[in-house]
Amino acid sequence: MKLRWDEITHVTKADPAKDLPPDLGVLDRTDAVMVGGSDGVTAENTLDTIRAIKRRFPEKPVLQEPYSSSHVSTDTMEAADHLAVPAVYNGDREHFVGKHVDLFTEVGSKPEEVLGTGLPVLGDLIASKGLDAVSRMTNEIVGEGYVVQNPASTAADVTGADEPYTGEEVAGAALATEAFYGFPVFYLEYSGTYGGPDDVEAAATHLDDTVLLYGGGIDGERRTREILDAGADAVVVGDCFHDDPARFLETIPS
Ligand code: 1GP
Repeated sequence: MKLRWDEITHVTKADPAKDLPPDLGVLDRTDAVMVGGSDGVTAENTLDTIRAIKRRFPEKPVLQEPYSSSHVSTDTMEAADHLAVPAVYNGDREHFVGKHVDLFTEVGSKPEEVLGTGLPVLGDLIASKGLDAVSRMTNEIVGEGYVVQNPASTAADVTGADEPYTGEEVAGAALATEAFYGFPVFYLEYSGTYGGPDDVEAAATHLDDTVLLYGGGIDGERRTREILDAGADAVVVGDCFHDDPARFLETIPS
């Protein structure tokens, strides 16, 4: 499934470690779902979440967003449409380079080199499906240039993002995403708190082809509108989806 970012203004972030709302019908008008969290995530609970969403909405794009390759299994790869992989600019080295090289070391290894090495999960995929699996994996990966702007969040804790970027640095990270790293997505992550439009405006100045996602504290139409008007392509809504489904519906642009 090819992602049509030009048709996506609202993304729901479903945390596999949390309960889903009793009625998944609230997802009807969201444009895509990301499945991932920062605490208590496993390949098993990720798979359950992806499958529950796909059962109800087979045509809705679902991206798995892991923070460790241990969350990715042959089954999650089969169930999700894409693998969104964050590269955190203001985090520690593991979350910009280390984990990604580990991931692609697995993806790029020949089956006979992977078998029996104890490398988890992805080796099995390649061993069972051959080198087609490598090209499939690489086609389905969506790299995300990430800035974590709420140092009190679990996301910041996990990724070592202790220092939020200044507006100038946010603009620089956006420019680097588009002009240097070439990730298709730049993600401003305020997880759990509302960051307002300033960083969005700073980032949007430098982005033509790169999709600008904003997540954090979106709890109604006013904030969705403010962030989209500031230049984001889409808002990402997490907490509200799990905590207050009625309010969540109000975050979806009409
Ligand atoms: C978290 O960006 C998302 O990864 C959404 O943030 O949970 O604050 O909505 P909230």
